[in-house]
Amino acid sequence: MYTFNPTLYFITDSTGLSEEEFLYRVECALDGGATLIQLREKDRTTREYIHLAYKVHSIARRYNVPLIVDDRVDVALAVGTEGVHVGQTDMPVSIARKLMGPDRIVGATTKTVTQAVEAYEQGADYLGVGAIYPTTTKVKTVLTTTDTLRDICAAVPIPVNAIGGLNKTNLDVLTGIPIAGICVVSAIMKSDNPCKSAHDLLILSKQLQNKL
Ligand code: TZP
Ligand code: MG
Repeated sequence: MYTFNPTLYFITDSTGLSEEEFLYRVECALDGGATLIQLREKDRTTREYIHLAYKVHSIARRYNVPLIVDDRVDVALAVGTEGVHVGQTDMPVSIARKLMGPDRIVGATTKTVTQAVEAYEQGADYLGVGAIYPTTTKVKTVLTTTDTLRDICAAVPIPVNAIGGLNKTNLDVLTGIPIAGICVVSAIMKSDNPCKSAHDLLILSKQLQNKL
């Protein structure tokens, strides 16, 4: 059994990595203290996505960390992961919830208060909000201000995570905003020492919560 804890939400990107190196980095992130993990693989065939989901799931289970699959309810259900994450152009939250059932985790990306309230009302368990900073991981994304992040936190009673360009050096802008945690891709995935980066980011994310 796992605990849902969005304090340090690690999101994958295997671009340019061998499968071995990718899985090694996933393991390092969990070893360092990532509390939640999302498989987010945009350029994969369905078969590859399922293959990776099985592999990552078996690692995450050893750490009792729930695995969320990005975009693909079918992959989440096929592999039996703990949850799915949908964006504004993916399956609506209400339908993802219906397919996933009441017990699995459904997360959503939202950039406005209206989107956030809608996702909550349709059954989302948590929200990702951003990008807070420019990011090369999701090139088409537009920035979300910290004011909007704060407004979203006030508008919904579910955990809200900040995402986008976040790293060890730039979390100060989040101080005092009642987020539940941070989501990072590059800060761990592209780190020379992913385990240490995850460890440091977990501490920093906890510190943000202590300052609330
Ligand atoms: N959604 C908004 S920004 C982003 C996603 C998936 C990518 C975040 O990646 P990074 O490398 O942590 O900036
Ligand atoms: Mg999506």
